[in-house]
Amino acid sequence: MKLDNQTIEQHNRQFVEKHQRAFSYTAENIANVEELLDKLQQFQIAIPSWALGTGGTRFGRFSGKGEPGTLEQKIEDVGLLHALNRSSGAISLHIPWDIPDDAEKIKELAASHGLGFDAVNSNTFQDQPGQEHSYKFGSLHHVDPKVRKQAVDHNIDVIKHGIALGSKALTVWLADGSSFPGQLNFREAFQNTLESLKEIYNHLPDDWKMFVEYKAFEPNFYSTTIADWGQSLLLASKLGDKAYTLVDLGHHLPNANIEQIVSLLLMEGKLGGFHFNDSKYADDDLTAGSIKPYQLFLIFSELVEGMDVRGIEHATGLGWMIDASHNLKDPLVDLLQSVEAIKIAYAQALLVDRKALKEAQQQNNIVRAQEILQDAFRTDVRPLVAEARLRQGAAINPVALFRELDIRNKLIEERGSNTVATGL
Ligand SMILES: [Mn+2]
Repeated sequence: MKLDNQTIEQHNRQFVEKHQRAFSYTAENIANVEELLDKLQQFQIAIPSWALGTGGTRFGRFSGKGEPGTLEQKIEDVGLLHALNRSSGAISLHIPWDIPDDAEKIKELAASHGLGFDAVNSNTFQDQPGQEHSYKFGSLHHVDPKVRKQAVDHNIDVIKHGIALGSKALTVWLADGSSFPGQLNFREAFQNTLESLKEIYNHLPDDWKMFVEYKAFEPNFYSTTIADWGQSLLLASKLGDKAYTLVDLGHHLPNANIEQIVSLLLMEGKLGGFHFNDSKYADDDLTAGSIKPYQLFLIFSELVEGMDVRGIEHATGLGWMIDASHNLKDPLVDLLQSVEAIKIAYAQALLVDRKALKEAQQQNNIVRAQEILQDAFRTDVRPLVAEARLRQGAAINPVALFRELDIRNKLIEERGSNTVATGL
């Protein structure tokens, strides 16, 4: 299913007058509104191939209908999202769930939807059919060199698939860890991981990045071998200039100050990428901005400040991706909501009066500092985000158009009720 421009224009005509009034009201108080709109238009958030199907829980999976059953259909789904919001211009593939039979054909299909390929993701957290050695006790950190070699070879294979598709980054997330005290020698596990990552790093093309993702818990519950940003930064620093830390919002211990982590990683030039989601308790993988929108804003505020200080291009300097998986909402609607929430937080962060904030900090004027941040956060920037979309030929209200066109039922007609997307 492909949306044409006429359908979108027709939808926009219903909303455009109301939108113009709201936009004029918001825009008149913003000095650099054109610059801000340009930045919003450029900012793209990659969609992971595993978020297009209904996610499971530890206890069950309640499949939706009309899920994309093939890589081609996954690309079509991201194409639909991108047509609706013009902000989801890339797909991030997971290997081996999404190995293309014909990389050139897949590239052409993606290009026909205006999509590129974001980071490729390896998987050594589960065994694949016919695999010689098991990852039950870990992969890159494993005590057995044969298991480590198998996991290294898999990552090298993932890089090759990525090269064929035009990706520029490899994301490594490991489930490696221990669930009981005494199970692991922490130092040896870390050193094995480092040696394995070095071998993978040696196969990275010059213009590629390696993202080392950390997670404090799950599926192992006593220790994880790359548990936090310190351990990831240590590995990335030892590996070299092409290795970076990747921050996934759901991978921290409760109440961690993620905005401070982001700030310091940017200071060190080692923040590579970002996985957006939201959570109440742990790695809940809920819609971005659905639980803690103020935290998302504070994180973006540090991102914008830190990128500006280092002269990093907002849209392209870091890898921006959603990493969430839903078991209740329609995955496509959920992704539209996540992208919208991310762009709202970004727009609010762009509104922060940096000069005034700096002055307030120098004077220890904490009341003023809070006012400045909250002024930006409490500005209704939705008309700005909608205006950016309108200028790009996207829908003023993507979720409304999704509903209006009855897109899910059309996908069910096309694909049937029983298709199941590969993934979690
Ligand atoms: Mn992640």
